[in-house]
Amino acid sequence: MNDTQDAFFDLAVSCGALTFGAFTLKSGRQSPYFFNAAAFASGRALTELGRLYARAAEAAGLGYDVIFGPAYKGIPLAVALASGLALEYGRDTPYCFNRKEAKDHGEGGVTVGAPLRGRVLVIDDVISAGTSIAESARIIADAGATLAGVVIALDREERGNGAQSAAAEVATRHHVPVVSLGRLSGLLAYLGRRQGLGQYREAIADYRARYGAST
Ligand code: OMP
Repeated sequence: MNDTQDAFFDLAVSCGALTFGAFTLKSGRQSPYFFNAAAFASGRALTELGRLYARAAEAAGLGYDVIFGPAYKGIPLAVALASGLALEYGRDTPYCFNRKEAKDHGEGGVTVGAPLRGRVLVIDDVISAGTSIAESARIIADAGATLAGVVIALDREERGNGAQSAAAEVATRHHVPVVSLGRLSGLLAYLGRRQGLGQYREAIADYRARYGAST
């Protein structure tokens, strides 16, 4: 797991997906770091990310029939995971994603790709407060399918509605595993080990003291 986590952080830093500074989050919180999954914007970066997602999903032993990537950022992630599973494990897994606006002509519908049915693995970029995952869970329930698990790149390990992390709340609410490539506690340790990155630790540790989950 630590190998995967360090490989993920190395890739994210080298692609500019993990950046340090001052950022306002969806929740309104002011964060000293930000994870932007859209920065894995080349064939090599996305292929490598897909392999890491595939290894994490495999290591967790998740059982699912189809991968769902919520629009927009989840779309290339779903493709990358499906490719990663084929490249790493020779497994051919269907994937789909939603449209932001339902289409009423042509093939119609709110999702594109494989049918959204059976046990669904949601792939997403990051969980902060957990609102994005709730939206995916709604789309899956509306389709009559079952949420089987969630795989994300970064778990920011921030408090949800209670003292638990938002990711733990998602797991409890939906009775599904939530698997991540990297998490905030791992990021703090990683920053201390990498030349030139230790300077960002203090601000991130302060942020964790303020907004981090206690469990
Ligand atoms: P929650 O919906 O609060 O869990 O936040 C997840 C979403 O916040 C992501 O899908 C992004 O839209 C955005 N986000 C990031 O992309 N990277 C971050 O590091 C933090 C956030 C965020 O706004 O919390």
